[in-house]
Amino acid sequence: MSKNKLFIQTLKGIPSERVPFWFMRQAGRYLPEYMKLRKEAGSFLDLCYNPEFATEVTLQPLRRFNMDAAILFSDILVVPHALGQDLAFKTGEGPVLTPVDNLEKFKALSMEGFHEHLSPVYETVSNLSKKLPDHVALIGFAGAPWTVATYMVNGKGSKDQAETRLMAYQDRATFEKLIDLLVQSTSEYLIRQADHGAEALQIFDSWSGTLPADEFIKWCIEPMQKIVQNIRAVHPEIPIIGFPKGAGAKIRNYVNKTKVDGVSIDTSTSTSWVRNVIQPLCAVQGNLDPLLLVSGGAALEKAVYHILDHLKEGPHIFNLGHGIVPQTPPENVKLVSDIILNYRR
Ligand code: 1CP
Repeated sequence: MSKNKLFIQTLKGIPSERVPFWFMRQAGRYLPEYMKLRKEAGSFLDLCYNPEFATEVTLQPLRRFNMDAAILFSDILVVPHALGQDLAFKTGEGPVLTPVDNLEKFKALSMEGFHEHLSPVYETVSNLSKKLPDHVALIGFAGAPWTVATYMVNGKGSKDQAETRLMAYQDRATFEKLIDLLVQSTSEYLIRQADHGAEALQIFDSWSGTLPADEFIKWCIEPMQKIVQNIRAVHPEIPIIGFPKGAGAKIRNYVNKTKVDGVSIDTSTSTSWVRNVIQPLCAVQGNLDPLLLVSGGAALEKAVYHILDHLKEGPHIFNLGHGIVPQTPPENVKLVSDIILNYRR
């Protein structure tokens, strides 16, 4: 069944007349129906761990916009939570964790009970695989080890990941152990999502852009290589998308070494470069500026056509360069969806 879905075909490099699309963070705070369920659930984590609510929230954007894919509703930080790290989401503050910044704290983490903790997520994946419309593909996801580690080490989001970059220089042995644990746990987590019905997997390396080139190879490319190999050993056919945000020209080496089926392209990367250098290697996804979805108008339409026209010769999934922001008017999302649905290559 998966085989016939436009989104999956594109990731396999099969050309189509219409361009498939979905939007990162397509479920979330810009939708009033999300806000309503979010309030009912209590906390954000209660929403993530409630299969009935998480299923419903995943389906909400599809009822409005007819995307080609739905992404499991969860968060990248459920992995450290399942490894035993404290986690809370504070309103207006984002995630708060007890930092794991030395060997002793690292040793308190464990895979014991990991899958049991995540069983509500697996149940959500199973629910969704039964409920999605026939043409819609189900994307499972996780954070990449480096990006997840930046939250684990610092205990919250940060502007330039300075604390984590420092730990990687100052206590390299412990940091390497942390990355290895994340490779292992993330691989198993994604394999279970595939077991439960995920048809494609996306791995978010949102903060890969602040690493020097050698560190990017060590902490982003090498862990991703291992994760892809681990998944393919069990699920050889499932398409895998990487998102090395901010990696710029390093995307080429990332794709060549990790052997991903698709790569998500951030807003700062030029579509001409992507067409010439990346599209011959794999499918590309992206890369509208999420702020154009806020501003709307002629600038938005022009940018959408620019991306469609520039990437029409190779495999392309239309998406944003990063997630939808809360102040986005849903009617602008509708406008972009309609343009893409009517566009023919
Ligand atoms: O208040 C709320 O309702 C919480 C807002 C929210 C939502 C809707 C958070 C908190 N996470 C999510 C869902 C989510 N997160 C999804 C599934 C929904 C979808 O895409 O439709 C996904 C794929 C993520 C992934 C995620 N979480 C990433 C990687 C992608 C990216 O945006 O770069 C990251 C870095 C996080 C961490 C996170 N989760 C939430 C916050 C506020 C943060 C911190 C972000 C930061 O440090 O800037």
